Formats: sequence, structure tokens, C-alpha cells
Amino acid sequence: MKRFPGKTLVSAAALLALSTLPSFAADKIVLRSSDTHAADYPTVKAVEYMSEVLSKETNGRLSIKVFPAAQLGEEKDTIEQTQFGVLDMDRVNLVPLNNIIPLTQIPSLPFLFSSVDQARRVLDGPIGDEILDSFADKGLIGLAFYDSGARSFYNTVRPIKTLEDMKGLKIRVQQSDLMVGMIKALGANPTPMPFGEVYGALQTGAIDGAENNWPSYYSTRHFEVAKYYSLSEHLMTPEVLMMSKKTWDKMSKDDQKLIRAAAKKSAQKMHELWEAQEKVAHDAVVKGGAQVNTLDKEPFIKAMSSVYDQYVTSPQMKDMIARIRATK
Ligand code: GTR
Repeated sequence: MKRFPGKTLVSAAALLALSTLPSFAADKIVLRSSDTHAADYPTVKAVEYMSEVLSKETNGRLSIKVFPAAQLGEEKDTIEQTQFGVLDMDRVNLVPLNNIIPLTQIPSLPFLFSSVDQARRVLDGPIGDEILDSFADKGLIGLAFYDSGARSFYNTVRPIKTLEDMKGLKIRVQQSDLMVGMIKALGANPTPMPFGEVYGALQTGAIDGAENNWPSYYSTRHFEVAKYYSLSEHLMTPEVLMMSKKTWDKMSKDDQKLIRAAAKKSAQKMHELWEAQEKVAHDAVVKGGAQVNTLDKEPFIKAMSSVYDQYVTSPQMKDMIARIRATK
């Protein structure tokens, strides 16, 4: 599994596909969807599974074509393309939506969920739906959350065992103010940067480290340059699959229903794909020389609690956090 490091170029073929492929030909609808990950990453496979489901249910009338490996751009750009209706669908992490859709900040808060299972229960239930419903104001239709496990810190300098070890490290974060605040709260220096630029930045020393889950640490080959992986598990932010409201509004009510149902089915499929890939990735990075350590999370939880005061501003957000904490 490889996602080629370095800045991603939008391929000419992909651009041509965007400019010439009408998504609504006479009676066949091929929805174009973007993903930053390589073709064999679970998120890509889950959307392809959704396409199979749709295609089967409509005798080939409705399907999805996924453009993987950031062919159509990095997440911040593809989100905009989806809002404008240039892209029909997009699979991104929730964090790059933080600055646009306030409620997406909630599942992006450090140490909010007590376990991956609790996160799934919250996101697959009414709280998850409330967050997805809030996308519509911004020209997007939230369809389903996908697993993303837990994110931990990795770097080129030293194992992170205590808060002191974070001091002064330059850490890449996804493009979100909340992530910048989170790293500052730990006494480190945040550098927001697109995913595809991280490998090069680790290599040149422009950054010392980043944070991600096992499958991304592996698929990007970041483990080859940043070998200290420290199990902070500070974030359990999910992935999300969404559609352009412009595309959505052109579809019949029946097709909208089919799409929602197929998206939920793909989220179930993703559970399976994810668990298998987490194991594969863990074993591969350890074999590849990554040095993994556990740490006492308490001081990190305490230090990061200040971001709640800073970013949880509305009564709706406060209430949602209370409901999540009450979910077993
Ligand atoms: C991955 C996620 C990607 C992207 C990436 C990042 O875990 O699946 O969508 O957001 O993290 O750190 O940019």
C-alpha cells in the first residue's frame, strides 16, 4: 500500500475526466468522488463497495467513480470543489471541515471519546446524524462516518513519553485552527500542512513529526523517516463521506434514499476493512523499524483540556459534549 509522498499533481487525465464526463448522462448517473488515500486504502474500498451496492440495486443506472491518491487535490481543495458542485462526492477526515462546519469540531476534540467503540456508538446514532445534518448549510450533504481508529504522535527526534518531550517539536497538523490550538496546548509548535507534503517535510526537517493512525502512518511510509511512534491516542476523529448539495438537489427523492442507505451500508463494510488494515499496518511498521512506546495519558489530557474552553463556545456544542460523555 503506497500513497506517493510529495506534492500531489492533479493528473491531466483526472482533469479531463472532470471537465468532459457529464455526471448526468441520459439515464446513467456516475458520481465522481475524491479520496486522498491510495487505491487500496479502506476508505477508497468502502466507497467502491457503496458503488457496487448502488449499481446492483439500480441495474447499473447509479454508480460512483472514485479518484484516489489526491488526484483531484488535497482535502481542503476537494471540499471546496464539492461545495461548488465540481465534484459530486468527497471522502475526507472531519478535521479539515472544522473551520467551515462548527459541529465537526466536537468529534475532533482531544480525548473526548473513551474508546473507539464508544465513538462508533455516538457517531452511528442521533448525535452523529445531528452533526451530518449540519453540513447542509455549507452546500454539503453528510452521508456517513467511516472509522479512523485513534491518532498518535510520531517524530524523527525522540520517543514521546512525557509532556516535556513535546516541548519545542515542530508538529504537522491537518488544516484546522482547533488542531493548531491542540498542539500549542502541549508546548509544541504546530505546522498546518496538506497530507501529501508531510513525507517531504519530515525528510528535510521542515517538521519533526506529525500524528496519525496506524494505517496512514504505514500507507504514507512516514514510518521510514519518523520512527518514534508514541501511543498518545489523543484523537478518534472519524472520516466522513459527503455529497455536493448541488448534485444532491438534482437527484430524485428515491435516488437520494438509495444513496443514504448505500452510504450507511458502506460504513458497516468499513468497520471490517478497517480492523483488518489496522492489524496489517501495525505489523508492517513494527517490522519496518518503527519504535513504539506507550505513555501516561493523564498529563496530556490535562494539558489539552484548555482547548475545550477555547473552542467549545456555543450551548449546542456544550450540550452535545455532555451527551457524548453520558454515552456508554
Ligand atoms: C488520515 C485521513 C485522511 C487525512 C490524513 C491527514 O488519517 O484518513 O483523510 O485527513 O489523515 O492527516 O491529513
